[in-house]
Amino acid sequence: MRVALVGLPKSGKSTLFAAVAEAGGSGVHLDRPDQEHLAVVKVPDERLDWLEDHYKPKKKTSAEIEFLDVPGIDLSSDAGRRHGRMHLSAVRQSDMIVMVLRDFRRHAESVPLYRERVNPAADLEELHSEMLFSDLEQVAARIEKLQAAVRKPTPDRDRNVRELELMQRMQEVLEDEKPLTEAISDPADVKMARAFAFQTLKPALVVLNCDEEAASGGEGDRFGGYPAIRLSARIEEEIASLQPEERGEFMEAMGISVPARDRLIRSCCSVMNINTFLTASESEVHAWLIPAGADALTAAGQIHSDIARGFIRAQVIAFEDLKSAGDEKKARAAGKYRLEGKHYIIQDGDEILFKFNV
Ligand SMILES: Nc1nc2c(ncn2[C@@H]2O[C@H](COP(=O)(O)OP(=O)(O)OP(=O)(O)O)[C@@H](O)[C@H]2O)c(=O)[nH]1
Ligand SMILES: [Mg+2]
Repeated sequence: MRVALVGLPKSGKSTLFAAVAEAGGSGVHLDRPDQEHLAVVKVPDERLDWLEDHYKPKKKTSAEIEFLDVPGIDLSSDAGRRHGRMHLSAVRQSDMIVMVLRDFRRHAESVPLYRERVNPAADLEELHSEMLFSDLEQVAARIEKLQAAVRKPTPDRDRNVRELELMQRMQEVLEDEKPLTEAISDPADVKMARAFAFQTLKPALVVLNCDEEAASGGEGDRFGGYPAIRLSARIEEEIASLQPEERGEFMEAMGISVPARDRLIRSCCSVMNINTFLTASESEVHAWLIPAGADALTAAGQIHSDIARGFIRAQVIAFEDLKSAGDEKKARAAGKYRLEGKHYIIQDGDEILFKFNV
C-alpha cells in the first residue's frame, strides 16, 4: 500500500514525510528536494501493543504502509508544469493521494510563497484542476484509440464498445470538473478503469499544514469535498526527532494528545477503507492490513498461500472482547471465541487463529 504526498511548492510535504518516516531532524530527503523519496512506515496500533504485553512474544510485527514524498508541483510556469507531469506519473503508481496544503503563516516570510498567497482553498483547486486535466488527456487519447478499434470486427470488439462507452462517460464527468470517483461505482467499470491508474479515481485526503495553535483540529473534518486533517508538519517533525521518552512531555507542553503522524496514518487507512486483523502467539504478534469486506480465506492467503489452500476454520475473537475479558483463558471461559468459515467477513480488530491442513 503506497501513499503519495503531493502538493504545490513549499507546502511542507518533505517536513511531513520526515515526521512520518521518523527520519528525525531535517532528514536526508532535504538534500535532494527535486527527487521522490520512499519510506516504509509502521502503522501504530495500540491493540498490537496490548497483545505484545500480554503474550510476551519473541517478535512483534506491525503492519506497514509506504509513503512517497513527491517534489512540489509548480503550476505557475511551463517548465514547472512539465516537471510536475513527470512526478505525477509516480503518483499514478500509488494507491492513495494525500494533498498537503500550506496554511501556515508564522515565519512564512522565510519560506517562498507560491503565487504570493497563503490560500489552501485556491491551492487545492489548482492542484485538483491539474489532476483532472491530466486524467482528461489520458481519457481523450484512449477514446481516440477505441473509436478506431471499434470500426474493425475484431474478437474483442464488444469489450471495446463497452470501454468506449465508459470512457465517454468519464470524459463528461471530468469536463464537468468532477473527480472520476463520482463517475463510476459499478465494480465492472471500476475494474476496467483501474488499469489506467487515473489520479482522480484514487482515494484522497487533504492535509492542512497549519501553525501550531491551529493544528489540533478534530477528526472527521472535510475540506473542498475531501476528508481532511489539520496538523503542523514542523511540530510533528520536531516530535519525531525527539527520543521516544522525551516525546510525551513535549507533546503535553504543546497540548497535543496524539501525534499527528498517528492521525495521518490512521486517516489514510480509513480513507483507503483498510481494516486490521491480528494474529498472536507466544512466538509472534502481528498486525495485518486487509481491504474492508475481505473474507477469512483472503486473510489466510495473506499470511501464507498454504494456509489458504489447507483452510479448515478460523478461530476469531474481537480484540475488544479479549481485552475486556482480560486474557485468553477468561475469554474462552466466557465463550467469546467463535469458529468461522472461509466466507466470514473480517472485521477490524479481529484476532484470528487459522486452522489448516496441508
Ligand atoms: N513555519 C512553518 N514552516 C514550515 C512548516 N512546514 C514546513 N515549513 C518550512 O517550509 C519550508 C519548505 O518545507 P518542505 O517540507 O521542504 O516543503 P515541500 O512541500 O517538501 O517543498 P517542495 O518539495 O520544494 O515543494 C521549510 O523551510 C520548512 O521548514 C510549518 O508548519 N510551519
Ligand atoms: Mg519536498
